[in-house]
Amino acid sequence: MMRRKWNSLSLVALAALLAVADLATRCVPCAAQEPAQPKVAPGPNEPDWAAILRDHYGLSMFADLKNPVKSTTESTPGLFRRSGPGPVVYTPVIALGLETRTRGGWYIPAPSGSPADRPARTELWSYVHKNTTDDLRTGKNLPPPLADGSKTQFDPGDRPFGLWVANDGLDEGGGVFTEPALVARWNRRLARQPYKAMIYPFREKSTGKIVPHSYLIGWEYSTNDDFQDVVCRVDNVELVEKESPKQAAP
Ligand SMILES: [Ca+2]
Repeated sequence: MMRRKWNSLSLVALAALLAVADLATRCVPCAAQEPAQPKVAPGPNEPDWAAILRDHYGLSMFADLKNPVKSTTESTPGLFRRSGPGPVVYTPVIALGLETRTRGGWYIPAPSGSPADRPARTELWSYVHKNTTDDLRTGKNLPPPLADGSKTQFDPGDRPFGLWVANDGLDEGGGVFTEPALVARWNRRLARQPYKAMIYPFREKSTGKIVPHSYLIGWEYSTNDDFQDVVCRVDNVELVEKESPKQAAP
């Protein structure tokens, strides 16, 4: 009888241990998620952002994220600088948002000291397309076909610049920007949660190698925060880290 009791106690302990181990395993990808980081929702009947990152790019949604929200959206980086000679290349690679026209381009941030200024936006490309789960599985219709007149290369000069996307089906006064602070200022619909671009190093899945000066961006232009409405690649750039606030003199 005693032996049977001991055995059942052992089984309970073992089950508890396994449950803890399972939880620990499942929480590995969220280990790097900052408490202030907006939550990412599953795609509605579409591939989830976490699965796209893992299956197509060998990236972890939070551990590889280059622009986590550490404290406030204002202090979250969102500008790039050209890294070498030649143009910057900005290309949509997966389209999972609305079927109305999606547009993308770059912008010069408002001059410092004049937060009311609108950023100077330049449009580069547009498309009317929605990829399916099957497209992602087979590679068909990828990247989405661009409208006539679209281009993917531009010369931003040596100053920092940002990237944007917008969709004609949404009334948003200017779309979403890589800088969350700019979304908060110019997009009333999204001001409550203005972090709309998750930025990663670009990794070639076939080789497992990070491509230098190349980034992958998961865009959210609405409020459901599945962060795969438009997935873009940008080349020949470096992400500009925000300067840390100056320490007060002792
Ligand atoms: Ca969305």
